[in-house]
Amino acid sequence: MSRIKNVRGRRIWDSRGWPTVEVEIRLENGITGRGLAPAGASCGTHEAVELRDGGTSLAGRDVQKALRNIHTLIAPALAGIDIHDQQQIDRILTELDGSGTFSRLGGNAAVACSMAAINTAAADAGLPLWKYLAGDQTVALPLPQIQIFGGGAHAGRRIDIQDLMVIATGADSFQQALVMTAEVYHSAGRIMKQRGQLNGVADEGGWWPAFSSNEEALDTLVKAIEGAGFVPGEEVAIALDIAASEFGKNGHYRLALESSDYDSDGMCELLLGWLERYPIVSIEDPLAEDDEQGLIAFTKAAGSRVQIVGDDYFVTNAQRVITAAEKGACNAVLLKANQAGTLSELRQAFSEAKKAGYGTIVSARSGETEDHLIVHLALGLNAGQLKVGSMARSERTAKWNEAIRLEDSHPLGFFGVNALNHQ
Ligand code: 2PG
Ligand code: MG
Repeated sequence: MSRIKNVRGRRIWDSRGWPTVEVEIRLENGITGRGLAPAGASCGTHEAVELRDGGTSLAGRDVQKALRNIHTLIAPALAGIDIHDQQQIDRILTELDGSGTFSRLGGNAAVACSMAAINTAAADAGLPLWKYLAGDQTVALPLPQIQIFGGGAHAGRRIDIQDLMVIATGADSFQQALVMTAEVYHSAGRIMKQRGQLNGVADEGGWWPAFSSNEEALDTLVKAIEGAGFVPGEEVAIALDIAASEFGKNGHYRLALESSDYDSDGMCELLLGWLERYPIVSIEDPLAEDDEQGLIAFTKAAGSRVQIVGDDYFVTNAQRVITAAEKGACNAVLLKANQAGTLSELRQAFSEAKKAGYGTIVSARSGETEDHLIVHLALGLNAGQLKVGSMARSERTAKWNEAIRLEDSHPLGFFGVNALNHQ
């Protein structure tokens, strides 16, 4: 048994320049491991609650309270626990918090501890994290969804759609998927430059969305795929994150860019029209988190043709996945550790998604760090898909490059487009 000796938190900085929590666990045998909390911008209402200090310094976003909780509450409770009993570690975090939402300890404190624990356990076992997680199970590299244009809350709401991404459906390997996507990314950049619309990048590295309508963004993405020499829908397809909870509530949706209003049916119709006109294979949060009837109706209308991903709607919660599967809402689940608060909860949501025959996509947040744990998580769980943001900004490439290293140094297969065959 390898016991925890010490748990230490520190303030580090995320990719948006805000403070976040890093935790380092040290075992009695001297082995250490770290966990780095990411942070969302378009967050689901039911996510684990981040603890921020409030006040005026750093816009109230400092994490001293979360760090204090780590040192005064979490460290004593975890001292002496076996690092290989992740479920017990996560149970202790959950019970110590007691709120059901991590509002007391802080979801940022909890997830950093949970991530540090799994990294420390893998280090203690002398294994890369993916292998520690996979055990004897055969696993394959995930199919990536990669952002070309960033919008919504990640680009000052310049356009309403949040993530305009591509999936290299024609790729036979992870490396090839990255090459194909890079061609599309740079093709998109050239188009924006020619039009005088090149204005840098959004929070996840996708080009800044200087468009006059949401459909202009979609048209430009198709042009970028063609400009890169690919057949849209055959070699490279579109994946969207509408992030509809950001502009929809109580069955009312407002696309600010076009000053147009929709009810739930109208929003469904608009999106179904896009599915007809554009080579879209995956669509995330098409309706708002509180519009379950809309999600059910949309899944009924389009779920046999495209992947319909729930993010804000599921918030990586096993019970919410079970309920949705009974009702027929969505057919794929986005998995983010900090939505759940612990990796054990993420794994429960993952296994309920699998039981329901839902697709699974491990995802980064819009506020990230150089950490590449999610790549190992996607591979080790054999999740099939990975969403990290774009091809630019080092917090994104840290993850893509880690996947390339893993593909290069181990005889691993690649899910490819099969990951989308979720039904
Ligand atoms: C999402 C993520 C990543 P955020 O909505 O899927 O794009 O964004 O981390 O801001 O929730
Ligand atoms: Mg999302």
